[in-house]
Amino acid sequence: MEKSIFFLAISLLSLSFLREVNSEDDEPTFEDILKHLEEQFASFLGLATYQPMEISKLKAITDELGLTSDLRTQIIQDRIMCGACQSIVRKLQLNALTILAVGTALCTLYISLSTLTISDFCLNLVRINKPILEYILRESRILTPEYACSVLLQNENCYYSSPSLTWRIDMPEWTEYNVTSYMDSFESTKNPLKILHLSDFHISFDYEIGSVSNCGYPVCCKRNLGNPLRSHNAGPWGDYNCDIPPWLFGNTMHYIKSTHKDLDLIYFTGDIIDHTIWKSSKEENSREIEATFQMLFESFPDVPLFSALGNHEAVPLNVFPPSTIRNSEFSQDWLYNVFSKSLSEKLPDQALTNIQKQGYFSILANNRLRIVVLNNNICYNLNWWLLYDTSFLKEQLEFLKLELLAAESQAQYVHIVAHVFPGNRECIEPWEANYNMLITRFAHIIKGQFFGHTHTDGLKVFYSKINGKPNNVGYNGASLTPFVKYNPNYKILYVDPNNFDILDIETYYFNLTEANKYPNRTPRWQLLYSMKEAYNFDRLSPENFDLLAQRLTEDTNLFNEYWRFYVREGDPSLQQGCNTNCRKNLIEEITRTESITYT
Ligand SMILES: *[C@@H]1O[C@H](CO)[C@@H](O)[C@H](O)[C@H]1NC(C)=O
Ligand SMILES: CC(=O)N[C@H]1CO[C@H](CO)[C@@H](O)[C@@H]1O
Repeated sequence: MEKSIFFLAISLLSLSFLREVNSEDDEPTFEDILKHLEEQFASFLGLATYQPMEISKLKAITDELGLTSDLRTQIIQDRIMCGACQSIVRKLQLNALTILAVGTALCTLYISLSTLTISDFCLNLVRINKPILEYILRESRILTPEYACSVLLQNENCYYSSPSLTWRIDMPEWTEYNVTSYMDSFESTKNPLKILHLSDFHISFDYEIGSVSNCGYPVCCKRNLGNPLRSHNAGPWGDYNCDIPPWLFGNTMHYIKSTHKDLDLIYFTGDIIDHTIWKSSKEENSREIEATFQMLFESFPDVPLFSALGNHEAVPLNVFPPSTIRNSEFSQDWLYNVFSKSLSEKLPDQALTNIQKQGYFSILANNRLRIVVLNNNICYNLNWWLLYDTSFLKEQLEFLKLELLAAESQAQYVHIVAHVFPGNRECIEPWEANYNMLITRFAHIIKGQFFGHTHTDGLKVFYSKINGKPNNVGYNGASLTPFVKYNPNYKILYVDPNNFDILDIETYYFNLTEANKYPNRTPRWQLLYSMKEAYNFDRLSPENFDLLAQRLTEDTNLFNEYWRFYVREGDPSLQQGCNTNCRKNLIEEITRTESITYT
């Protein structure tokens, strides 16, 4: 009861606020407002090109959600999506709307804009997530419309400060002593270490050659999925609109094993499970995760493998609860168990114990290199539990801090391996802000950060929170899946064996169009580029990557190279191209490691 009075008060306040700004000139028409909502929703969904809806259909959806009158007062164009989001959350809290009604309306909007033809998968996703969302709506003590939309939209125009977003962990003292005493005393050897970086497999275990590849679902190429009368068919080695056939995974492992015979380590930055997220199950994900690790270990029996969990491993997708949620229906303990079981013969007990807590661990690759593997999927803004609590993110950040302190005190260097790429408007503020502070404090010992998740060959330059100077670099492993419009790839990192600096990174790929044209040949894997050569670097230093971001804004040819690598020459991506806006976003992405710049 108290809650609803509180929210009533907030709604009245925001209405009076809107009435005030309403007196400005140049009022947009209601049609303009609806079109802005449509545009902002499409951009939120990452639909670069979308099919606009008829105004009457759009209005029918906002009527159904009872939003129409709220939207009529919403005239700040940048904030229309924000206003709609807040109204919806407010109505949910006042029981004026149900999760099912909201989900259904959002599905209708999504299906229409995206030109998909089948909608049952979306409603299935709503059904799967409904119990969790209802629980959070009922039980959360931090949920307000302003807070919820700050988290869900990750947009400056909808950001409200709140204690759940602004907490910071204590940073260990930073003194000159710690840095200057950290002199490299290791013996020099000539040969760089070779580390294989794999990311985002998304194996479609029921891939079927010749099945429909533009099937009306978000992802295709499976038996009995979509209308068989369509003309596009799934190729023998994959499809730009699908996840990979298991035999491509086998081919890739075989190729890597026979080409790079002297691998020292393997980093895998997560996502084994495919994109049919509307029908994943704990049983099936468990089987697929175990089978994949088994194939990896069989391919590389003698090479240590350090592997992070991806958001696709969870059931439902993305949803990682705090450990205080003991409700077995919501728990991801089954996943932590499967993960630790899969790695049980390869990792020490301490690491396995940590995995069972929250899917993270740390390990000494040798007495000088400490590898910290995080499960940063918990910070992903679509992890609904962030609407219930954010303090549970502290546990893992504190763990990272202790590992970094231990490394520093033992004169070790650190590589960080995790799935979600920071700064891409996905990972929420308290994680990113604290993570960036830790990078600043320990930049002198962190020699590389490796991520995945975006399927693109992106970069991140970190800047000191003290003096603003570039101080660290994050590398994205891109993906083995071509989903969507990319060519499959893996990377080889060349690493200084003494101070674990990244000396160079080679990206290997094959042309999927060509591979499918010659079904009886295996894919023609080849080197796409060496980072050091392509960008003409003397070394892969944070300063050089910072300069690269500047050079990309000035030099169109260089940007075109960057773009070609970013999509690994995927034919459909190259055809689509990267317009001015895309170019601006891609360059900004490099220097942004905190999604929201809050002023
Ligand atoms: C990939 O291969 C196809 C078929 O051989 C070819 O037409 C296309 O130009 C190739 N793509 C690139 C980027 O070279
Ligand atoms: C982690 C670590 O070694 N910290 C040290 C940094 O330097 C100060 C002295 O200036 C020590 O007190 C800390 O223990």
